[in-house]
Amino acid sequence: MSDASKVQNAYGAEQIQVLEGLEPVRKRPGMYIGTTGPRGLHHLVYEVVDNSVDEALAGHCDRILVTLGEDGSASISDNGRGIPTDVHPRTGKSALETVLTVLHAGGKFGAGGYKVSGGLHGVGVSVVNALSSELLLTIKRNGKTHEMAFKHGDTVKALAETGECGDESGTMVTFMPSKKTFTQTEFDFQILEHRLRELAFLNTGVRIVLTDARKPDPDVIDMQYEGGIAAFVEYIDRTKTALINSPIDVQGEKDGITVSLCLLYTSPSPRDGLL
Ligand code: 0RA
Repeated sequence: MSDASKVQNAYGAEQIQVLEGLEPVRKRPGMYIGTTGPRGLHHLVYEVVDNSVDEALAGHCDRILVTLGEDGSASISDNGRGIPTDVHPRTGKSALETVLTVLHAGGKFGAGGYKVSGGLHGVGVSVVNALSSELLLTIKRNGKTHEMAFKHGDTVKALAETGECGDESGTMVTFMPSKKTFTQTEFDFQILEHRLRELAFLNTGVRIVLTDARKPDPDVIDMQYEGGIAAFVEYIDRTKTALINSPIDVQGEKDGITVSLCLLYTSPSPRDGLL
């Protein structure tokens, strides 16, 4: 056999693997989260938070807690409806398991597009699951607490009822970013604070609390804004001198797409390099 045909044979059918479930995510994480550096690491938190924000946009949740644990985990909990735990007709699995283990299963199974975008392209919580050495889910729904646990995206504890929760409802996702994937697994409080504050401004009225429980005396930042993007613009420009009394606020809608625009004239600050 010539060397050339050896090379060709090396690409035969038996070498082509069918990638199933979350395997492609573990194999090529960059394709799903951009990078395996700090940006990708923080993206995991945003991915989970975005699901809670969607629940808030649907009008079912007004509080999202993000807590960095001493053990290196990140925990995101909301007081939404809780991911449904009953069996999904198309897959024969619980919606919860589908959301966590099927790529692009998303949250709401074919519901219409969301009207407000936080600017991230949601790849889904299943991607977070695939890239976490451990992930624990706690759901409060219909009076019961349910739990399920995963390692690197594989179920290690099947969905089970673990107690009563009265009339409380919500979803909590606690995950440990995998050291097999990420070049660095330590979360940066300031990076998270910056993005979560944007989300708090963009989602009027939703309370977002970021806690750094890695410290003996935890830092807690409690964010809730009523003023929408006008308040956001005022916040961004807080160190500058406004040249008009209040931001110019423009709202419009066409073909089901809503645009909110906000503009504030300010005197330049030394940082802009114009003085
Ligand atoms: C699927 C369906 C419903 C809610 C959710 C998913 C949901 C997902 C996440 C992820 C984080 N927090 C969440 N909260 C809810 C609708 C449930 C219903 O109709 O009761």
